[in-house]
Amino acid sequence: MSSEREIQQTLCRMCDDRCGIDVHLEDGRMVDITGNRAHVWNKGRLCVKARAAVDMVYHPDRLLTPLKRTADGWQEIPLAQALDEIAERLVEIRERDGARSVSVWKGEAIGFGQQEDIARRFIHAFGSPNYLSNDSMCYAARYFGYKLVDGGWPIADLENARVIVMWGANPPHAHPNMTQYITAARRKGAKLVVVDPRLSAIARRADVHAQPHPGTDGALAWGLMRELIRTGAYDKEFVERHTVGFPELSAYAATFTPEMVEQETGVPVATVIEVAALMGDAAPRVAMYVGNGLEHHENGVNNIRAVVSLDALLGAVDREGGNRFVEPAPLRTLTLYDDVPLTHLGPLGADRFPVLYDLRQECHTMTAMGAILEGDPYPLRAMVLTGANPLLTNPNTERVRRAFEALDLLVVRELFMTETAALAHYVLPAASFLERSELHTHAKHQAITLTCRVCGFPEVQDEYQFWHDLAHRLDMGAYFPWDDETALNRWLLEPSGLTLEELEAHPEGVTYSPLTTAPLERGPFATASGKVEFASRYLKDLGYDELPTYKSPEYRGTPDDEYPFVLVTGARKLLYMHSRFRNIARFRTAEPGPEVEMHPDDARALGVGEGDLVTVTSRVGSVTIPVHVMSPAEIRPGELQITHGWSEANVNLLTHDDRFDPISGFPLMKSVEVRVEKV
Ligand SMILES: Nc1nc2c(c(=O)[nH]1)N[C@H]1C(S)=C(S)[C@@H](COP(=O)(O)OP(=O)(O)OC[C@H]3O[C@@H](n4cnc5c(=O)[nH]c(N)nc54)[C@H](O)[C@@H]3O)O[C@H]1N2
Ligand SMILES: Nc1nc2c(c(=O)[nH]1)N[C@H]1C(S)=C(S)[C@@H](COP(=O)(O)OP(=O)(O)OC[C@H]3O[C@@H](n4cnc5c(=O)[nH]c(N)nc54)[C@H](O)[C@@H]3O)O[C@H]1N2
Ligand code: SF4
Ligand SMILES: [Mo]
Repeated sequence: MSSEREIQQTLCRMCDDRCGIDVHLEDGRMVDITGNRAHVWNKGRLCVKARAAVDMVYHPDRLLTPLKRTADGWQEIPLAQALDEIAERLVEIRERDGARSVSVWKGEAIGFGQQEDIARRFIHAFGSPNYLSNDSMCYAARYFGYKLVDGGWPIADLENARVIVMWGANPPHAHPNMTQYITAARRKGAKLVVVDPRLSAIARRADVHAQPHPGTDGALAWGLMRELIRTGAYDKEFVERHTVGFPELSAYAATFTPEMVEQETGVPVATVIEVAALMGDAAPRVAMYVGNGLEHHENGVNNIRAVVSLDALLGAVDREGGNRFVEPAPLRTLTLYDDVPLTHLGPLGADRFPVLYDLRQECHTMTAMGAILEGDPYPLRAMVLTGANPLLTNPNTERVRRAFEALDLLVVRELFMTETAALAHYVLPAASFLERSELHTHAKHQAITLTCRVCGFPEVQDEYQFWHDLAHRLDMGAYFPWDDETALNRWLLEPSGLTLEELEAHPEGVTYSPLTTAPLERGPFATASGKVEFASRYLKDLGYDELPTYKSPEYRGTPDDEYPFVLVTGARKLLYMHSRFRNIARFRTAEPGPEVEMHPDDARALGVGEGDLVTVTSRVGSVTIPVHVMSPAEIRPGELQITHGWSEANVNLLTHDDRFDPISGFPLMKSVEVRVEKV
């Protein structure tokens, strides 16, 4: 008998790049995944993770039944019973400790569009402001850097640039298909500058690799601004017409001489001058992309603001080949911030990090740990968590563990029994991205794609169905009136004038508004003054410096002999997404385990070679981990790197949950003082 073969077109979400894929099915079962050549973003190309989605979905360890913790261990229970019991517990906790003692937490695996907003909607309808997510340490600090300076969240127009600057980002591992756009520009003669303390995969291909010490990028950006101003190579017309604070900026920049920059960052004087000249010549076609590498520092937002100010000096704001503003997709919003304001209930972290709540309505996960353990600023008792594994991804794991163990109710929606799920009272099996249908926007192309359900399992709910069913048990059904995700998708899409059927017919993405580059004709910038703000009144009123002033990271400003190394964490590796995919057998063959990247001189001084075990200790904790001896150009002496997400050697046992960037509240995860001892 011949088998039934078919192809369904949807998006890969093994990472957030969401490449178009063709899913090959045989008798309804996925057998392969190939690239959708027509998709606006990836044009057919995929990275190795896409095909592993088949292994993930049918993995023998996949959770397919709801589990309840009992004195005798896990007990399988029917879904309806699990939801009834969870709803009952939530009501009890709300009656006893108030609605704000309940929280939700959405993780990176859920994504950022409607799935995030459904969780926000749920907790607000419940009466609590406490929406937590991975955004306490992911991209919000970059968003603030842009929002506070140019009012936008622009896209680097890589393919039309004459100079590309990758600033603390490593696309070959983190955004594989972004490299297509960089390659296209280089074919047309564009120069590539990479700013990274390590010789990363993208730095290997660079025309210029500037190698600053971790957390010192602000000094480099200021030094470049000084050079551009000194040589008159900045865009005077842009500065005059569209910015505020130039005199203050200019005066402050003057102190960042190339010699001072070399001293602070380790980037040679000649490189500072060379990069400034490259930028000045190419302006405004200079496309800078800021990555996660700049965020996890005590001075993250101001370092990013300095980079964005550099953009503005080059006149590269909303320009072809520079940074382009994009139109947001014309979709309905699911959040209830305007309808149900809950600010008076004290969203966790909003007092310490007002910008985080004001500009993103995010609560602060590290503050939440204090609320659970110490009742500070008030007790947090319950959490419904989906698509995250904070036991491996949040700083100071030991404290995260104690906090999660202390909750009265922890519900985890998962595909697998993770370190975090193991602490839950209820573990609910969750639908993977191939078992859901949702709308995705691709900002760069101003396009929307609808994903489709390729497969499914009986007791495994999609995100919407879960929040819907729980809401209806809590008398909040009015906020979740759509019967299923298709009805929800239809409602969300209405203002766009597009229909679900049109999107279904175009899995390559449908443009919602044509790309325009009408520089500076879009009216005022979306800042308080309507101009690009080198100096921010908004921040000043909140008690911060008006300018993105530079502060030396503590490990440089006040070195501590007990912890002579500085540790960068979390440099992405192509095969693994944070704590995910360690259970994909062939990935383990290619990249078997954690390691600490080290300069050969340091290895020699410690008397260790490749694969030898060392103990790395910070003021927070320690891990034992094999050494990977790098070649001398790959990493500087005295600097180390460990990628997160490994339970075998969890680097977040070392990271601080009490030292933050003062504006974003991001933890410092990429400049941790440590010592190393041979085991
Ligand atoms: N395969 C894979 N892809 C991913 C992810 C994953 O886990 N795995 N995670 C996704 C997520 S959520 C995110 S946020 C992105 C992040 O992706 P990117 O923004 O590209 O960030 P990283 O790869 O973390 O780090 C980029 C580089 O920053 C460097 N760096 C560290 N400290 C500094 C510093 O102080 N200054 C400078 N200039 N550079 C520094 C590191 O050496 C590293 O090479 O990746 C996404 N893509
Ligand atoms: N030291 C250090 N720590 C870091 C970073 C760093 O650079 N250094 N980077 C930080 C950053 S930028 C981020 S974004 C965070 C990410 O941290 P998290 O949000 O915790 O992300 P993951 O570790 O990928 O965990 C996702 C979990 O969701 C599950 N899952 C997969 N698909 C689905 C699904 O469809 N539905 C549901 N419900 N669950 C699913 C997976 O099995 C996995 O256990 O990590 C942060 N942690
Ligand atoms: S880059 Fe790889 S994992 Fe990410 S969406 Fe594309 S194919 Fe999937
Ligand atoms: Mo992230």
